[in-house]
Amino acid sequence: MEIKILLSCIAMALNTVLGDNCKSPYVRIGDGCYFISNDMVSGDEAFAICAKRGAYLANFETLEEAMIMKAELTQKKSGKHYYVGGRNINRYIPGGDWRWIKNGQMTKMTYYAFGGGEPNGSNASPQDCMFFYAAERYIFHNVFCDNGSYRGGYICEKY
Ligand SMILES: [Ca+2]
Repeated sequence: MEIKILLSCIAMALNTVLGDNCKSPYVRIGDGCYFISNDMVSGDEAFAICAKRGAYLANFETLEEAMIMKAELTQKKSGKHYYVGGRNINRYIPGGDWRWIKNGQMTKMTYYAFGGGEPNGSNASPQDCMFFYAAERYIFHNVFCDNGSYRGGYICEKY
């Protein structure tokens, strides 16, 4: 954790020296650098698209980050659900074991902003991906990653 804090301090210092490298189509929203796509894809596709671009599905490690993004999406009024970088890594635990996935690192979720009855996946009915869910004013819903019926927009993030 200390190394992560150190690295983010170095990243911030570099930004100060070199200028903000958050360039179009990415936009700075709060402290994050995000690309919000309205293309409709599955959770696994969204994960791969961000990774191939050298980014990752948005990590909201703090509730502040989620609320800042909620305000942004509410203003955009797209009505779409967006895939973000929360992922269940253990279907055998009731409710799952949820992590924020970023460049191969996993950060345990420290707050749960899931909607009522969520997360409701199981080993028999795995819902390991996470929507930032418009229909309930942007809370978290777990959904199937690749069964074809849960397509949504997605939010990539990068440093
Ligand atoms: Ca669900």
